[in-house]
Amino acid sequence: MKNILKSTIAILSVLVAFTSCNNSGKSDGKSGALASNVAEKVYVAPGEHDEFYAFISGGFSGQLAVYGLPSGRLFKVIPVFSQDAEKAYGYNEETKPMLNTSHGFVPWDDAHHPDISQTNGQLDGRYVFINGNNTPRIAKVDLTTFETTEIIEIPNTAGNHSSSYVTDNTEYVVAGTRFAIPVPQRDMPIKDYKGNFKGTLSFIKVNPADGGMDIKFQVLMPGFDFDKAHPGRGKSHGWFFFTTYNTEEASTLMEVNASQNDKDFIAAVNWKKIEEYVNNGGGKKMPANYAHNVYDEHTHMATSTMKKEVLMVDPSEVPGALYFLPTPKSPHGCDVDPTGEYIVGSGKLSANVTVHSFTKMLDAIENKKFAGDAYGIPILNFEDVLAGAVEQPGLGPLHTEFDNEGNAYTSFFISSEIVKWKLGTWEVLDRQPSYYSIGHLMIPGGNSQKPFGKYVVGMNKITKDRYLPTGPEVTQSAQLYDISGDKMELLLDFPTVGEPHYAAGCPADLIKPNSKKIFKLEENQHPYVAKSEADTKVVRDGKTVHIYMTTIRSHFAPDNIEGVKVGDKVYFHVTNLEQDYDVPHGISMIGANTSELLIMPGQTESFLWEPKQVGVWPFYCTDFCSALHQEMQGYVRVSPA
Ligand code: CUK
Ligand code: CUA
Repeated sequence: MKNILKSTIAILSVLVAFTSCNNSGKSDGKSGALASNVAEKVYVAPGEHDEFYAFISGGFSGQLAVYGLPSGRLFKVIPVFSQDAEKAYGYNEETKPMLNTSHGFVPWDDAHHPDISQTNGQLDGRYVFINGNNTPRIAKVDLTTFETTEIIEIPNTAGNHSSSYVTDNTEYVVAGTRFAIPVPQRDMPIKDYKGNFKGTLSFIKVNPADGGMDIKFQVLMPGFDFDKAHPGRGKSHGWFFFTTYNTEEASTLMEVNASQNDKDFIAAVNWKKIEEYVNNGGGKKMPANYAHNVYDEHTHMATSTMKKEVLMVDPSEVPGALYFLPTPKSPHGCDVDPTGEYIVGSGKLSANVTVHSFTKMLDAIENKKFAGDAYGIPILNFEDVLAGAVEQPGLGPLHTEFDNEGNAYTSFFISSEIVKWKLGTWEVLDRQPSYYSIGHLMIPGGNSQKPFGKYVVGMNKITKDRYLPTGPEVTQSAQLYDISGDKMELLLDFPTVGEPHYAAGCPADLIKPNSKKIFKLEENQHPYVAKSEADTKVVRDGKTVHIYMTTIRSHFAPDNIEGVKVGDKVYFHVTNLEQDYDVPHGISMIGANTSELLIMPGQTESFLWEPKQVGVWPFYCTDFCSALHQEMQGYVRVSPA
């Protein structure tokens, strides 16, 4: 979002001033009259379950939060790119390697776009993929455990923004660069950007059996900024579409430099063609350093591997691999409708929403009707590929989602509203205000071939007067609208964790039956597991001490430990022997420079304690687990070195 703000604020300052005044004009904090049955529509009675899961990214919090729809209740914050002391993610020895990169341990990122895995163009509820923008990474969350189980760093890229979207059968998760950079990285003058800086699009192969990720190839692009992306669906399966801005290739995006071109491009990439080229030995291996981190459910440990090279494809050497579709005014969103025919490009500085036709694009390609080329890549004629445009729908169009009845829903940041319009006739059917300044919006399945068009969630950039004030920072917020009727109806505001950047929604029935209840103790292959109290022990190896510990209601074993010295490195390896659903135990150690552990039934977790002071120091269980929770405690005696 910040990129949008930067490049638009100056130009649209007049409009912004107009709308912010419009927004803040509501002094009573109410959204106007709501129908009296609205509460019923979001009410999920105590003990009842929601109909949908919503996975809403946390933006700069680096996390992914799980909500229920229609209630808007928060169920879990899944740590992905940021350390989380509550769950010990990034603190315990098992998950620290997940945050490893070629730049070292990077315990934060900017999480933008979650996307749920698909089979035959429909949600399958197996995984959520999500991008880290800052230190370019793609993560995978396993929806049986709701845990981050894989993170792959993306080399030759910066500001991993047009990511992370899956193809119809999750053949690929695709990531695109935001910033053009020297590829490979080197010391060079910034003013020599044009022609020298490059973008890359990364195609990450997903193993259908276990979801394992691997960068199959990267496509070397001109030095444009790539903003958003969407895979082709159905008839356009095999293609991928990316919006670009800064096709001027300016090294500074002060508006005088950046929005000279009346039209930037949507890049249409025929990935099937490139895949074929690569499978026949095409592409060049180039050196690249990037981390690939995998969490193993049986050892309960992550390992980080550094990769050394990547396969780079120059698309100008692959005929038919890449075309540019001129699209007005710095297109931001790039969305393909469920039939795969329409490619919606929202020029964020444009007064209308441009829609391209996939069929017309193929015709123009077949008839070789080109307007020219850029770095050897054919540019199509705007008029030849245009399906239509939604005229004057609002100000500052960003993103579009679809229902299952041929309607599109576009968010308008500046005029702060959602506009519903008809695919094919381009007529505006309805508009509802957002409170305030909506970025993305989400319909469960709304970027698949089979949307569940019952609700749309708007994710807002500004909250202002909608909640009780909490100092200078107001909660970030999403809004739920009922879209089952002709007119959209605002049902609910709900607070979110971090910036609610984008979301993926899924019917609960696709996920719930596969949710894991416990880890089987007999399958635990952690190298420091103790599967019974008889296996517990304290092992010294030089100045390192390993404590093999177990926990079960309501004690630790061992609970009194002696023989530790100041200056030792003491590892607590704690196995939770419970085999009942929802009985985790915790452990914390006085003075430990780490987080607590929160250990699920059948799991082993470890933390490091480096005692600095002589004494007898207590530890205790941090999760209220039984009537004798308060009795779950122990001591470590620390003697002089
Ligand atoms: S981008 Cu900011 S609202 Cu990161 Cu998905 Cu369009
Ligand atoms: Cu175990 Cu509290």
